[in-house]
Amino acid sequence: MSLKETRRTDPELAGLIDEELARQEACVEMIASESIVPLPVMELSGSIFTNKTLEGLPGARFQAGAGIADKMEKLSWKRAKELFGAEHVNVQTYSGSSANHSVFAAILEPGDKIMAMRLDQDGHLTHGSPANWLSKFYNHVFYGVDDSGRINYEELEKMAKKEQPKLIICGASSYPRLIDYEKIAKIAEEVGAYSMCDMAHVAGLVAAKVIPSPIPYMDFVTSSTTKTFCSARSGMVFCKEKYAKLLDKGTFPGSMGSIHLNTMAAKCWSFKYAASEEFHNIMAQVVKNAQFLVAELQKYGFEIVSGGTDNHLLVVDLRNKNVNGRQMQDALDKAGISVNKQVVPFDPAKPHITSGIRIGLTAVTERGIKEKELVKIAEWISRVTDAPEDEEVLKQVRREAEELMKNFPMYPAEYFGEQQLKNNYREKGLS
Ligand code: DSN
Repeated sequence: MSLKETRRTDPELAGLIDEELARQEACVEMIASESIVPLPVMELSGSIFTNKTLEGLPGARFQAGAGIADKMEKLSWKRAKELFGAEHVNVQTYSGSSANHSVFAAILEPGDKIMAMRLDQDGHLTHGSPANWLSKFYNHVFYGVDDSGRINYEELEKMAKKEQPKLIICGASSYPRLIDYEKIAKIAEEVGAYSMCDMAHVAGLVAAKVIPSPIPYMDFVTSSTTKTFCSARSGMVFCKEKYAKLLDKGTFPGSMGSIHLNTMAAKCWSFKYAASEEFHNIMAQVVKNAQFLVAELQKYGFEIVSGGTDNHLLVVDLRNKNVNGRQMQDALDKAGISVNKQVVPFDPAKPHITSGIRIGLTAVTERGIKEKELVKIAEWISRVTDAPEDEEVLKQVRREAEELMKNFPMYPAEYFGEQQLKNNYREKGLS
């Protein structure tokens, strides 16, 4: 992206893009919901399809000039269904949240009961938080994890039988363990509820067949496409064929208007790429890296929620250290390591403080970070934990982190053009 025209017409804004590129390049990016999109995804997200307005499905559009977009949407269906082994897909949703809205619009009436993972044990806002507008229309009941940090399936089953929900949702934003989709789908069937998995965090791992898929078991599977799937800022929904018409209606006109064909094109590319050996190898390394980092952090006495991880993320419980989640997020940020504060199961701290941090391995793994570098990263995290307010320590870790990340560029230098490179930290340094 040369930003040639932006630079000519709006240097102030172009400067901010340069700064953000430099920040991302220099930083050890470990926010579990982030990834680095391959260059075609970036290109396609800003492609000529940005100009086209369309509503409806291929063959039943509300605007003219749809023929080529029809071909692209059908190609996306074919690739997505093959990749995930799904009976039906809708690739129009704007994001993971809008994918969830599509399903709710398809099958729920106001007053219906949804059963989902507790928000403070990291169910998603759109699964029933009182802070989200959806909670005005539906009733919510929540299941959670037990003392071991794993989903309490017994509680889940008892609650489902007692509450008789219309929909049971699984999937969360900081759950480091595999979910027993088959068990949850069976419970839903027993109580006459629909089952839905929001696989946003793990969609890339599922696509690469590194962890089990919810698609054979669940009635509906929703996802964003940014996180481990490493694609556009967008969404997707899968369902069993018997619900195809309901879902498509819940998507349009049920919950959204015109389609973002530009990000659909980017997803279309990713549905092909995610079937490649290259993507599989990255995703396999993501899990290996997460498990390796757990072991390294444990050497420094860090408590890891549930004792480990089966996926791309881990949650550190800081209660045995002299620091809370918010302080750690801020201190690590100053030290060039980007994570987010995180509630831990049964957290006594307030949600804006928290007792933990969440660490994700997708973005650093895409840049080529492996075990050798993770030894250093664990040591930096430990140094920052021991001295979160010592500016000298934070600066020193930042210098070491920037030095390391210079060896793992996000994108080939030539992609950004001369001017942007001149502004880039590779030339100037950030510290
Ligand atoms: N759910 C938020 C997260 O996991 O960071 C945003 O996707």
